[in-house]
Amino acid sequence: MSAKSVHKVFVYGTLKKGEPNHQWFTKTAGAHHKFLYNAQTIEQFPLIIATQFNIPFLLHAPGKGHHVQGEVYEVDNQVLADLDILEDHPRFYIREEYEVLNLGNNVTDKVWIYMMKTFKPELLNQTFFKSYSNNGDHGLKYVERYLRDPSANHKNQLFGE
Ligand code: PCA
Repeated sequence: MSAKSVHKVFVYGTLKKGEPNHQWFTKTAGAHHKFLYNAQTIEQFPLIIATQFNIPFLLHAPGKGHHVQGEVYEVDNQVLADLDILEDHPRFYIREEYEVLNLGNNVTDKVWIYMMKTFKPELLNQTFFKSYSNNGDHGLKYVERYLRDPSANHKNQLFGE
């Protein structure tokens, strides 16, 4: 077999347990996913909540922001492919490998993370969170895709006109 059939993915936003896109892990019947451990990124990155849809984004600006907290899952090829569709990898979020710290045993691990690699510099003026929750004190409730106004272009708030 040429491609690996199990992968580890770190999720920090709407894919976490209890968050609005967690059900994407079970989108395909019979596909495999398993929670492994809570973790934080080894490098600091800005985690923001942006656009009128209150979407969480991890910006590839290492050294800014926090050691962001999230959850690591083991997934098969099918689940990884489903998550790539949600995140629109590689056009929107880019999935790449980064090091995270397993908070259960303090061991470093290399896992997939979805990040924004190109973005408007103004996004770095927003509040940086260490951990995302849709129900956080920030009050910024995630707007699910099916509720979004199709004529509203939120991508120009991220990438420029
Ligand atoms: N979902 C992915 C990336 C951002 C988001 O909302 C995640 O939870 O990791």
